[in-house]
Amino acid sequence: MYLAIPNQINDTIDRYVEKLGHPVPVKKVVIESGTVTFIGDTHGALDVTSYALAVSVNSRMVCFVGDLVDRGKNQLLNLLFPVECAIFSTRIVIVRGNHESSLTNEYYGFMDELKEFGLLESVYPHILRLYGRLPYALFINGQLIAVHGGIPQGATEIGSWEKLPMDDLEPANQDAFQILWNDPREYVDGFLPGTRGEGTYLFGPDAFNDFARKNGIKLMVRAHEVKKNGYEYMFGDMLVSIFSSRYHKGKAAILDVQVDGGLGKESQKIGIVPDEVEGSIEWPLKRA
Ligand SMILES: [Mn+2]
Repeated sequence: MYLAIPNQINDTIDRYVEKLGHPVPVKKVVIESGTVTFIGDTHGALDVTSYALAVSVNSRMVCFVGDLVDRGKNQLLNLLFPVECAIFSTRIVIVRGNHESSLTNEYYGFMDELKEFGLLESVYPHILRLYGRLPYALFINGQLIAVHGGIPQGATEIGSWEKLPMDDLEPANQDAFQILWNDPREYVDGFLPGTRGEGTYLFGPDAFNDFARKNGIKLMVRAHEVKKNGYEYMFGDMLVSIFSSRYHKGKAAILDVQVDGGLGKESQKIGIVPDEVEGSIEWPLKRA
């Protein structure tokens, strides 16, 4: 069984770690034209990941905005599939989420899944190394930024994000931690302590607008929160949340952004993952 060959899994993970090379906290790219597809939390929904990759073959870039593991049915494969794609194609980018951390994997299922497959001791250390190499943000054309959670209270300039330590496994750095964990709220003035535990914050429209203006940002794409329709626009449509897992009873959505189209709502398209996709890929497969 493929999953029972830890060395092959580790080779795959290590190859991507190697490809990430000198890891950068903010992955900056320039894309003159075309579509960038964003996929929010998938949490082991390999069917959604497969669908999203299949429908975005013509996108110039496909960005997974974190949280590929924990909770769902196919967590390891749901991580390995995009990783394998990213090894062979620079089109695929994986941004770190708060579940790309041992802090959550212990409690939300990923360590249990690896234990079940007898892979915890052999494979997990390699996965942890990968987590530490994933960027905290994808920054396109200096205008469009994708992060898992949101903006941190202590670092309001992208320049300071670029100095965030990499290979920070938990992460212990509080600004990095907040980029992965924070949530936007229309009613918040500045920042308020969040409900997700110590060190997490809610950020309001004024804090966001200040950040956007200072850094020339026209659109922030983030994930991290369940949305009934799979997405939600906030802050005068300058921030959009995208959520791509159905394990939380909402719809799974993906987002296409036409990068040469001004980045307003008119250059964006939400796609809803069809319900039929659910359960189309199960592991282990049962033979007929
Ligand atoms: Mn999350």
